[in-house]
Amino acid sequence: MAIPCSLLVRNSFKNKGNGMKILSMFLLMGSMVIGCKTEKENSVGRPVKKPNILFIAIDDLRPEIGAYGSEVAITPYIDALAADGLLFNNAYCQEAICSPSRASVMTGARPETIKVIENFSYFRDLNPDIITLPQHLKANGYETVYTGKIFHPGYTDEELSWSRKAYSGPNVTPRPNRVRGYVLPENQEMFRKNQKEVIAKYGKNAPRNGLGKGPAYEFADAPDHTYEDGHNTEIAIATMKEMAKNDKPFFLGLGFLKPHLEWIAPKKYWDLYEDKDLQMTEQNEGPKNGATMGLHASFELRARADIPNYGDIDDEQAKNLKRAYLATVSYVDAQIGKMLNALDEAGLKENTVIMLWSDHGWHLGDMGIWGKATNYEIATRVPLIIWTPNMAKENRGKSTDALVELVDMYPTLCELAGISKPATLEGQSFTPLLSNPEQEWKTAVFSQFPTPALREWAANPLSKGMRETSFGPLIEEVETRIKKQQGEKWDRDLFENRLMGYSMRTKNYRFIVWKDYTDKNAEPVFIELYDHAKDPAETINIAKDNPELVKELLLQFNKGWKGNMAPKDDVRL
Ligand SMILES: [Ca+2]
Repeated sequence: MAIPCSLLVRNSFKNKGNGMKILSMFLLMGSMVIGCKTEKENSVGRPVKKPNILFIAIDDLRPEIGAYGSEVAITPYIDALAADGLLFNNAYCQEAICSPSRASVMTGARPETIKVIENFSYFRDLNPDIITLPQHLKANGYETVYTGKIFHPGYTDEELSWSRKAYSGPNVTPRPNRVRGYVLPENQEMFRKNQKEVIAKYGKNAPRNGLGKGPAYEFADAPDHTYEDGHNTEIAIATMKEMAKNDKPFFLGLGFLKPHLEWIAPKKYWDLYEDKDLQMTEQNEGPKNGATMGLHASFELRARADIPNYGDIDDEQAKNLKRAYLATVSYVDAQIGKMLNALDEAGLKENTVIMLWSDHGWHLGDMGIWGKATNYEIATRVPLIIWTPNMAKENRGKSTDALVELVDMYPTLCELAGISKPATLEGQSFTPLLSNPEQEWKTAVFSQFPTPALREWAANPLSKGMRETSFGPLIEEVETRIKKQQGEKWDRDLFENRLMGYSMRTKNYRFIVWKDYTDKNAEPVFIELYDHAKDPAETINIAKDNPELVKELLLQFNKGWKGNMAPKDDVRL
């Protein structure tokens, strides 16, 4: 079990006060930094070195951040970055799960183009010649390096994408003893016990299929570097300092593992929050008339040792989970502060582009489920912030409502680095938005996800025997609902293995088309339509009552991403 709540709340008020103090101090520092910008140095006509790129990836972070309007999340450093950069209000991932989202970001191509729609296919095996973002930068004179999670673990493209390894010398606190992230012996033991049990019960592949985890959260009274994100930040800073000594521009990927489960961070971040401040969702049900296959049974969370396999997550537990999620967000935020301060202190900020993003959102009980892996707003919308040294002063701190996609980051960074764009890119550079955040932009953006209800939580089809595991009753329950809704259209092979939900977001609508992805001419088996002007939480599918609008949106959908790009002209390209 994680630390009892009674022990954790003791110092929360005091620490929250400290959090606010940190925020004020940082904002003061931030304004000092803004005051001494060196933009004029870059405009006097002398040759400007290609910009460094600090690429900050945050795993599973929904836009519940101060900069995005949260009154609860304590994220002073991300907020300060947004206050001096450009924030994207409507940024979307291409698929709301780690590997497909990241493979798409890093190759600049969409999940189906690179054939990565679940967590078990390695993009490089399937696309031997595709050029990743760091690989392209490397070929154009950049030093490229990462620490933490940039690509999905195990699919890190070491040979082709990276020009060097991260720092490994004595200037970093030694890695403490962790077992699957946990440092508390009782949690390490719970993980070992749970894993042993599922292997005995379901065979050696059970852990690979998502079973047998430790507890959902841990907050030990320990310094930041005890856990992986703090440790990796130290490595990133040391790596940056090494690279500052040579002439090459660098691409430094700093990938945070939190707030991905398990929610593990030092206790002081848990203490920043008080239960009474937490805002829990009031949307405890899936959308009325929504796709029964569109919501899963929270498989990812339920695999944790301290979460019930079946049945409701009670209110107290739900609150603890939300608090744990937010605590890890604040932990990540504090590490980002360290990285940005170090960048500034090294004198590199004036020639560094900073891109901060998350690979997808997360349902914290929203629509009655916990986890990512859906086609809805809550899982597909992501935080995205860009800061460049040369941004127009009047646009600093602005946000844009333009629809953008994570796949757009690759071409954007090519433009900012002044290098060519590989022909395989399927995104569009959003650099024009840096000079005019209000301009007309894409008419739609696209995400996709194969049947969330009847896949494992890594999005691969159900493994043999999965129905006999503790997930069995959950699978049975969602399947019953699908059969009831779909009637004669029910076909186990289609729904388990070949059905894709293609989600299109326009300014006013979310439109989801469920169809067989192996057959380009397949008719949709189900359509969802949500009116964001009236129903931003996507509570009612209005497709059935609006046949004309569905027809119109289907035409727009069929034009695909190519037919919904921002207006092009010579200046923009
Ligand atoms: Ca993720």
